[in-house]
Amino acid sequence: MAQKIIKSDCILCINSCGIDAYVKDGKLVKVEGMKEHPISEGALCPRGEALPEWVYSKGRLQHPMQKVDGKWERISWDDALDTIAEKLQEIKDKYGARGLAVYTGSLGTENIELAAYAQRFRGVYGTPNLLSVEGNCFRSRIMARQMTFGGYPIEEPWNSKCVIVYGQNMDNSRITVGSKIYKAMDDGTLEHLIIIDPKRIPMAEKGIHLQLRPGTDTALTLGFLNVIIGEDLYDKEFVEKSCMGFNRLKEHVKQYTPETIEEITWVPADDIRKVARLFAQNTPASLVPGTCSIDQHINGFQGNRIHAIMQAVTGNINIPGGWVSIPFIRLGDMRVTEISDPIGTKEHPLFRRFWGRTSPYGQQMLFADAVLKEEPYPIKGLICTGGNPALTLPDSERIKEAMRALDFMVVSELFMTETAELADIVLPACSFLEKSGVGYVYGVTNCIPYAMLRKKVIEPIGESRPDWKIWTGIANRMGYQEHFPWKTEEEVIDFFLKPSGLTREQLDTEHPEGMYYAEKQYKPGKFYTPSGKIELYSETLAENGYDPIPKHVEPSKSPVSTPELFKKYPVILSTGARVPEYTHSQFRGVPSLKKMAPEPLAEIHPDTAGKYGISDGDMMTIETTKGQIEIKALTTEALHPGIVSIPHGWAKANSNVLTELEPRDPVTGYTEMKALLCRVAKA
Ligand SMILES: Nc1nc2c(c(=O)[nH]1)N[C@H]1C(S)=C(S)[C@@H](COP(=O)(O)OP(=O)(O)OC[C@H]3O[C@@H](n4cnc5c(=O)[nH]c(N)nc54)[C@H](O)[C@@H]3O)O[C@H]1N2
Ligand SMILES: Nc1nc2c(c(=O)[nH]1)N[C@H]1C(S)=C(S)[C@@H](COP(=O)(O)OP(=O)(O)OC[C@H]3O[C@@H](n4cnc5c(=O)[nH]c(N)nc54)[C@H](O)[C@@H]3O)O[C@H]1N2
Ligand code: SF4
Ligand SMILES: [Mo]
Repeated sequence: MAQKIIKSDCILCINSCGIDAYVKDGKLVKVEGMKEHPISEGALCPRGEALPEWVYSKGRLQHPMQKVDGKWERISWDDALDTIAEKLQEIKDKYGARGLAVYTGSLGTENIELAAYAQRFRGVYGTPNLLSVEGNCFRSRIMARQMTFGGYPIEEPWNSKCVIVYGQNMDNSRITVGSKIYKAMDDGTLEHLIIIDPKRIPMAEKGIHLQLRPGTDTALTLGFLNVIIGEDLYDKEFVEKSCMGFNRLKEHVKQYTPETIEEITWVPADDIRKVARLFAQNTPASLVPGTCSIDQHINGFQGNRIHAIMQAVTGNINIPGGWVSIPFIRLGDMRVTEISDPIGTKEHPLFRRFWGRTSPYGQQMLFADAVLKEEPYPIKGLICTGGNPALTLPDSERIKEAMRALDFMVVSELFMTETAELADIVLPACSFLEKSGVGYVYGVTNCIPYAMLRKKVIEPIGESRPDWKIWTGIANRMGYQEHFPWKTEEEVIDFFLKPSGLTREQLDTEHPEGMYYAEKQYKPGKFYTPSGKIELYSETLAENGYDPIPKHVEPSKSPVSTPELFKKYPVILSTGARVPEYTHSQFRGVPSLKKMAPEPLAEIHPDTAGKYGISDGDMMTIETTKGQIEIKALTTEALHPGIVSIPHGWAKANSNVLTELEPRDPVTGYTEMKALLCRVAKA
């Protein structure tokens, strides 16, 4: 049979690259980057290239399994779904619907359908407790921008003259935007690039590098604003017309002189002045914050907010190369009813709702307490889909303890992950290559209003099923057919596409490469905040007891906030810097990737390593107040001395043995994963 090329998109990280999938005799033989795709423009990372290896991995789950006396036994789909329906009903009868939690991992963010089915199921079942990676990633930025602008404008740095990147190593984590930045520098559009990162990442070679102390980004930006406002470099006309609270901001930032900020951040005062002036004097300009490296701090929400404020006072809103509000695609709505408030609402009310806008999620950091301490009430069941929280949530040991204590746990997965191992029933899900769906996340993460049909490339492996079918199977057995009426994949896609104005036929045959669903417009626009203006000062935050204008807050453990502890744990620890070979805990079983990156490596400056008798390639221990791991040292002069940086997602040398579950950011409840304290030694 001849070879076919099927156009689709990869959802194994937020980049959502377009792919050309080569299929021969029903088998995926090769994947290439799709040149006509406006997001990735033909780029593909090593994981994308390894998709054929990944999809046919030896470890793929082939059929449903049930744990009997601690051992896995193969069961039929009917038996699995019957048992699940029965157990879920038992939980509901005994503890009420809220006794069940539904968790969607990163695949639920990248793959809208997956989170959408989970949302519908929880609605019909009646539990408020939908939990997601958004409890520690990305929603902080959405909230901060919404609270400032009343909407969610997004950066498009490839059209900017000046760009400041905060804590994002795009060569590893965001190739789609990274390659556009390099191109804009080459063609002269982008004249000034500033990288703010404790590590001299490759992109820093192209511009100015500010090597700050982890956890002090908000202070640094307050320092920029001190200069921009103090030297009258802000956009007066824009501020007057569109912003409220400027005078209070002006007073507030006076205290953050470059000299004060140098002491907090390690960044020289003259560099702070220089970068502030460059940003204000080179319009259009854009701040580009890291995806989670800014969020996962005690002050993460305020860090996201101060970026919005700096973007606004320099007038870089809704102009090409600034932050731009784009129309989001409207897709079929999976909500079914108003649902009561999930765990975490009392502690972090704005994370759940403000101005009548409600987020679907509870705060996952409180899940273990609900299970183990029955606070605020018992959670006894868990459905986990598209994530591996036993490894990726902070304080893995406590998360696993909570999972073991559940009455019943189901995991839908491609592989027997650390999380799946703890389940009572594991359901084999098929990968995105084995089912069709709607590719759409480009707008939200890439500022490009584009959509395509994510086409089925091969038949499902073994007995694996697409997620929609798995949810429908459980729902139908519980009497929820009315809300899960779909019989085929086509019906599901039609449901999603209906409000969008696009049709399946259009995306399938006319535009298999995808199409723009709307035009990007650079209009001054309306700001849907209570004041109708951009809120530099937020009454909403003030009313809820938070800082209406961001201030510098030290990490909960740091040389400054806990000097005594710092004597015992004298090295700053950052976790989770991305590597090109892996997404979170995935792909560890793919031979070609394993060959490229066989083991986790702790990056550390040679002087810092030397101080503790550690040489490059030595096994070393890293210990926090929470736990200890052993990991191989990779010495590098690129990282600022006094810091150690480790990856996440590894079962051996699991970084989440070292992290804490305590919600730290008062607004969002996010925990700290980037600026911790540890001690290191030769193992
Ligand atoms: N210490 C530390 N921990 C971190 C971070 C950090 O920086 N430091 N980062 C955090 C962040 S930002 C995030 S987003 C989380 C991510 O955490 P997770 O979402 O738990 O990460 P993954 O390992 O990507 O898990 C996705 C799982 O979905 C499965 N899967 C793939 N495709 C499908 C499908 O189509 N259907 C189903 N049902 N399953 C599928 C994969 O096999 C995989 O096991 O990790 C967080 N954890
Ligand atoms: N290859 C790959 N790509 C991914 C993922 C993946 O797992 N693998 N995951 C996706 C997901 S869900 C997410 S959330 C994103 C994460 O993406 P980002 O949060 O943008 O993280 P990275 O690009 O890894 O960049 C982290 C950088 O931040 C620096 N850093 C550490 N602490 C601080 C700090 O306090 N301040 C500043 N300014 N810098 C700091 C580190 O030195 C490192 O260079 O990546 C996405 N893309
Ligand atoms: S960067 Fe790699 S894993 Fe992420 S979407 Fe693109 S090809 Fe897939
Ligand atoms: Mo993330």
